[in-house]
Amino acid sequence: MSAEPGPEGVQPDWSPERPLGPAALAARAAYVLRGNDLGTMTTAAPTLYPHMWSWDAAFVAIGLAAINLDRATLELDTLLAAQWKTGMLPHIVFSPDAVDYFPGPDRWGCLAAGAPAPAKPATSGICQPPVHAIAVQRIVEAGRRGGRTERKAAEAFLRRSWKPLLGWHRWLATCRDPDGEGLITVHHGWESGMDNSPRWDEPYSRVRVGPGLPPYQRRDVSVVGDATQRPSDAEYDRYLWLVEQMRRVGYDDRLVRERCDFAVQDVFVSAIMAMASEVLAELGEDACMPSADVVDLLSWAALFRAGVARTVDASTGLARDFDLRANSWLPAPTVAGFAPLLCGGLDRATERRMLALLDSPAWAGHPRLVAGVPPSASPLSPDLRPRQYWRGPLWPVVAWLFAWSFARRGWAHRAAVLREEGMRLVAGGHFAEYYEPFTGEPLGSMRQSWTAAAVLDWLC
Ligand code: 9WN
Repeated sequence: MSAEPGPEGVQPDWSPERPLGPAALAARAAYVLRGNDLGTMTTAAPTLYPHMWSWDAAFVAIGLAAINLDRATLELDTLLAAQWKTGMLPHIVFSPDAVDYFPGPDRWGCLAAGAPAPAKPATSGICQPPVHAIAVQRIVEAGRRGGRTERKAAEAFLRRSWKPLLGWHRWLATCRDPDGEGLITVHHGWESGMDNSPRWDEPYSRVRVGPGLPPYQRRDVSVVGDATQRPSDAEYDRYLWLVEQMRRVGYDDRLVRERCDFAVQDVFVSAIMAMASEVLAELGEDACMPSADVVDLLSWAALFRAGVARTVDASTGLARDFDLRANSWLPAPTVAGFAPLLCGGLDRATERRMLALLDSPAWAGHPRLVAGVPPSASPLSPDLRPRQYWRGPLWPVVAWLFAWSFARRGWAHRAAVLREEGMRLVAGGHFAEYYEPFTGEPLGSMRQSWTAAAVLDWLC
């Protein structure tokens, strides 16, 4: 499918630009977030993703915390207000005012299917990685740096968001890891946040699109203007088929677990669960929240850290996902293989080996990369697709996540290098969704909120 470059499509005459200075870059980043602000939610990108996405909202709040604490808390309040009765935070919160997106509220059909979703706002029926506690921590830290009023506002926010956040983590720990294996199961590539990553090729190859898939028209390719940057139509059929399967069982957690064609223990989401649970426990302890809650969070942090560590493949040195439907490991080498570096838990020798691998020419140390950040797939992989989404491009927000967790783990130098390299990607002021790894060409959406937010956090 070919289409005219949309408003967010990359310009055909793109060439590397002169880097902007930090003040100009921060001002532009703030301007992007302001432009994407719908009032109580920020679109993930103005045209390609014109609603609120769950993990994007957390990163947006991280960026906003640096410049406007009230707006940062409002962003998360909006997301938390869309929480399902089960505790799940939905991956999309639809704005009634936004322009079209597919699949929109009707296609998800959550309420009509009897899902335990709120009456309002409309949401999707799946979740995304639980990075939200990191945003809460950033808000609390920003509050402490501010005056008395800001500190009180941040503390009040922590108190009112405590129960919903705890409910969210509890839902993940119970519904998505019912046997306590320390690994979160995802039932859709979208739940991983890395939609078309090579991680999911095998499990998707086993998804057979049924005859009852209602017809649909994609919108993403016409917005981006270059279909090769996006997943294929065949991939989209499978994405939509999984939505259909879940809709048909009313998004019931148990039935989804039993019947959905896609069930994979996701090592990256599990690592995020481990570190976010620990962050939340620390915040709760500081704020004298119920000790039973803190104990639960600490136990999840330990459980998932251990679960992630157990997935490491001694032959490749990388962590792996596990396909519950095929009962097999998924060895595709992607950035998710470095998940244990986010949450810790490896023995010293394995961790050193993994860090060396990350620095090697097979990954962030590849001599032709425009920036030394973890690429979504290995630059040496024969399947590398340097312009396609999660199959090779560099993602500033992923660099931010690694930099943040490395700083937390006490690796200050590594964190500083990642920040510097991540900034190299965005220096032209495009705030693209992702970047071509060898040329630095900005790809996907050009006004991606979480990219602007990461830059604001780095600069302010
Ligand atoms: C589907 C919003 C989201 C991100 C995901 C990214 C992409 C959506 C899409 O955009 O996914 O959820 O339509 O491609 O893969 O990580 O949250 O930025």
